[in-house]
Amino acid sequence: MSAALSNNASRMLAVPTAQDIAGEKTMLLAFWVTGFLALAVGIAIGVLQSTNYAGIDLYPYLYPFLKTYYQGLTMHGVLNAYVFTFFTISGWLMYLPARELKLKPNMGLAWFTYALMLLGTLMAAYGMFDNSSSVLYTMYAPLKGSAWFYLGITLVVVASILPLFVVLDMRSRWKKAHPGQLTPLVTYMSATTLLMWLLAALGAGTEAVFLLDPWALGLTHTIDPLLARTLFWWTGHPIVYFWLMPGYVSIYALLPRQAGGKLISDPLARMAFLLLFVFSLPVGTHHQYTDPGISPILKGIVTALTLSVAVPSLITAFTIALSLEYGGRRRGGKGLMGWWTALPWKDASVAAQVLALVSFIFGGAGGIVNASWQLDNVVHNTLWIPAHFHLTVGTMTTLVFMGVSFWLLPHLTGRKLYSPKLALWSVWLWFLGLMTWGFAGHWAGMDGVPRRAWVSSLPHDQYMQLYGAVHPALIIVGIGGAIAALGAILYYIVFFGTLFGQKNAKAMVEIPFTDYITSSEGSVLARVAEPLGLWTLITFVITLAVYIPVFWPMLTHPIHAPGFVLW
Ligand code: HAS
Ligand code: CU
Repeated sequence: MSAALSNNASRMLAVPTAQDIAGEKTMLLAFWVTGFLALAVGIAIGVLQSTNYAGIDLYPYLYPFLKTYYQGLTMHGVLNAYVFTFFTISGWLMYLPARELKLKPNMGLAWFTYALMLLGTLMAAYGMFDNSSSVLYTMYAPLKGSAWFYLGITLVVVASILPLFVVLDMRSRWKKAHPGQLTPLVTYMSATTLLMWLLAALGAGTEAVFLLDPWALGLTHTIDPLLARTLFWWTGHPIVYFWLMPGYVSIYALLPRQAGGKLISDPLARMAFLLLFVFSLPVGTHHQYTDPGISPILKGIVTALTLSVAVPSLITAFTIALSLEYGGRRRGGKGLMGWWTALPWKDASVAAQVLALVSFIFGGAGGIVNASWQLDNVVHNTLWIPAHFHLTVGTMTTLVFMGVSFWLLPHLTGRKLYSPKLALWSVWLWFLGLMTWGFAGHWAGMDGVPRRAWVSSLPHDQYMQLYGAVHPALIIVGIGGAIAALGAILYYIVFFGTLFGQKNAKAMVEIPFTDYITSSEGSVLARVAEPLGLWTLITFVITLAVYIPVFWPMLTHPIHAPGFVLW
């Protein structure tokens, strides 16, 4: 009995050996390299998307590799928004808590996650490359893709849930060994993000398993487009926080130290994560303000709820600005804005993350416009929306991860960062390129240029007749895309240069976990935020309260539409 107990205790507290840590690093490296390879392909196709708007049709040059703009658009969206993010985030959220808690993660499950995600990605990639599934990254039925595509995406989504169990297992082992203590911050943030994603994935998971997969396999012959869309957006809104929150982990828990300071408040960081968890789930129908079949009263309620989801990001803006100011002043910054110039701008990792935050001021402001039902009617389905998400997921999420990679790759491989100067150039070009794109895309969108339109395939006079008035904005969209692509080329030189560069004992930098000015010791807020099981239940109940009235009319008046293949 006592032998069993002590065995159990030693498993709970097993401090990982150097060999264990090396194994964890290999695992994270596999996730990140795969994710960034997908991003490279996605970015290359992105150039074709932005030149399309400038009126230059490059697609014919890529025939038969890429047959249409819509095939390119599907691949661009899936590779960047799902494959890149899911791989990098899954590895990141398992590795950081393991190192913070100094516990061994369940490596079998971690590698299984990787294998399943890779299998799903390859299946979906096959469905996209053979041009059977140009259904756009939102998978809008009744556009009909192949079973390879839908089953592949299903596996990717299932795999993305598994890291939650790796993290919860470590958290419960740690809590058993430290009774009464609060979960350390990074683990708290990781667990909240993954619990949020568990509830979020229920929508797309249900859509895939019960609607899309049987339909694509020929087991059912029609589909309900409204039900499918609504299930998609159940997931499709909170997924944006699944992209944002892992970036916030770095912004809150690592960046303040990298910038020479400390995080202002640990309890406030927990509260921001908890609010993101609770508020992001019930608001998916704000992507459906223009859809029929959803009651206007519910659209009004969702508008109010969506505006509240901006609150945790506003808390973040002030908390992080103050933390950065503290860092800048410690580095000698004086006067009103001297702290800003005193930040370590030459450090590409810091520059990337601070620039990402700057871009997010504009991305977030655009989101608040979208959130309002009335204003969304002006911008919905125009180029404004891609402009919004290139400043959020395209800049905030991606640029933070690029910045993280500048210390993470040396940390994982023991190799020096290849050309810190080039890294800094890549960051600035990515930022300037996408800010330019974002500015011009918002402008063109307000003038009514539609999103997802192969405008460059029109004869030139027809293109000019339709879009001539906004041609300057559309040319700037093309230029912004080209600048960002140049940044990406430099980024990948640094990325591969580091992966295949010199080994150097000093390169193995430690994870820059930050200190806090106000810790969570004795904080009522932190105690209230701690019971994550209870908060998951509360969030689920609120989500159902909003969604049951949304689904009820759809379930009682189903639509049966045949599938279409329009390309
Ligand atoms: Fe969004 C559409 C509403 C945030 C991504 N969004 C999209 C789509 C994507 C996306 C991909 O309500 C398109 C989907 C499609 O294909 O159809 N979004 C919001 C709101 C927020 C928001 C209210 N979105 C995001 C984030 C994304 C993302 C984050 C990805 C990561 N979005 C919408 C709506 C639609 C939509 C509607 C549907 C529109 C339609 O018609 O289809 C909020 O979360 C935003 C809150 C953010 C802030 C900014 C805080 C600022 C910070 C930086 C501080 C700077 C510092 C630096 C500290 C309030 C944290 C110091 C600097 C100094 C100068 C001192
Ligand atoms: Cu949304």
